[in-house]
Amino acid sequence: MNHRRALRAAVTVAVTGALAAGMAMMLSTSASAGTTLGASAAEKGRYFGAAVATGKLSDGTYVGILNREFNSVVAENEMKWDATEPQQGRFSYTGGDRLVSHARANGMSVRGHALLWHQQQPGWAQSLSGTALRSAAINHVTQVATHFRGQVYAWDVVNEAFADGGSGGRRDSNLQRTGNDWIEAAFRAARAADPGAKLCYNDYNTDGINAKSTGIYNMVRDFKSRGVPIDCVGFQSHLGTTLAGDYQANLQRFADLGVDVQITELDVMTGSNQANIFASVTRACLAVARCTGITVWGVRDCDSWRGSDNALLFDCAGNKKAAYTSVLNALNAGGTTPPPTTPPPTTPPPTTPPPTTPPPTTPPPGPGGCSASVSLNSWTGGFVATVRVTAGSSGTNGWTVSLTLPGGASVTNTWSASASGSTGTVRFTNVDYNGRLGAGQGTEFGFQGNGSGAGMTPTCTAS
Ligand code: 9MR
Repeated sequence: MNHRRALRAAVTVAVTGALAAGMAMMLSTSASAGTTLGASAAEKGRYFGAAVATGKLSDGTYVGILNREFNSVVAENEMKWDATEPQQGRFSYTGGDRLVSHARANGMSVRGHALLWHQQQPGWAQSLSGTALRSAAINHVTQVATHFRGQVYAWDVVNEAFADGGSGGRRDSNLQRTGNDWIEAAFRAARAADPGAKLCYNDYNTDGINAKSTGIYNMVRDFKSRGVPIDCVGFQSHLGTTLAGDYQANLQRFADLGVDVQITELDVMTGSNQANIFASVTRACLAVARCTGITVWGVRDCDSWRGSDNALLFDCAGNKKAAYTSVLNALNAGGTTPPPTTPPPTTPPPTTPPPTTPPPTTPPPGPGGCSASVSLNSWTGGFVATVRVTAGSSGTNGWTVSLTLPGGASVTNTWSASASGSTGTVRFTNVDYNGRLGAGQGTEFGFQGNGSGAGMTPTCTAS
């Protein structure tokens, strides 16, 4: 990753921050409302978070600022793969648990970062490839998301999987070489492990409409259309001395796909434009109804991975910078923006009665049959099965796939199909959006199981 190159490549234009009218807001009753970043963001129904190095939780100045200003935290490093699974199958949650308990004690939400990433992999994972790596990765997602189940508001399930430059495609990595579907497999495993967490894709160099953000946009659109569980997209926003003019429009186009958006790692190059850029990003988030919060990537300038860029809101001594004041003002201004002065147009009552729905007709059964094949990602004690259903020459109106699980195995979770039974012979029937297949067309569903899924042979029946 070369963030420096990215920073230099950014384009200048201020983002305008028109507030989305009619946005649902959660009003905080905190006595300090409007005087700290967290309280002011809460007034707008949003969080304001910081990346935390747990080693600094013993630094009084650091913790004082953290607890006063922020109502969300993310581990800067402690929940990454190298930290949480230093040896294969041996998990270590010390740092992550410490942060979660600090958050709980101080009424903060937690973002989880990051389940899978090509960087900061433990050595043992770096040396794996193919099926062994895929299984290890899915097991990692399952184990870590299960450990933190119920404690994490949103997970960066996959981090930085798209290439920089103009291709709009995936970045090459050991994970990518396990097959293009590794990202959706990870999201499915995360959903199964912690159904309550919002599942995000997170990346950088996505601070406007460009080839990389469009590649991600196309992936999210595809995931939404196929029922792959994705809830949010994180825009890291490691910024230089300018901000893309379409920063807000880019957030909005993702929100329009039906996902939340979050600013996940905000920091901005020092200089005369720093405070303006911080404020513009804040206004952009407030203007997009589905932008649920902002996280800055550290507390004080000297805590930052960007060293001498002085890229954060507090100086090294812990004093508020001009950038801090501009963010707080932007948050507070959001709340005082008057409602539109022209009333919204009223919809006239219809002059003709609405058309009556014709009685439903039973579609003729599809005679052409269907076939099914299964692929497995397994680990010790569990597996994820992906089943491909392909229609025969006449297409289908619906389908049922039966397969017999080996003794001791059971289905724990199913997506894109409804299952009857969980052990022995299990029947999976289409859900409403994937039953009708044209001749030769295919669709996929999946399930997670305990035990071994080896040797399952699916049979498909079309209706
Ligand atoms: O801030 C993190 C730094 O302490 C680590 O050394 C570094 C290792 O790659 O990761 C930094 O955080 C990165 C984040 O996890 C993902 N997006 C880019 C961040 C800055 O490099």
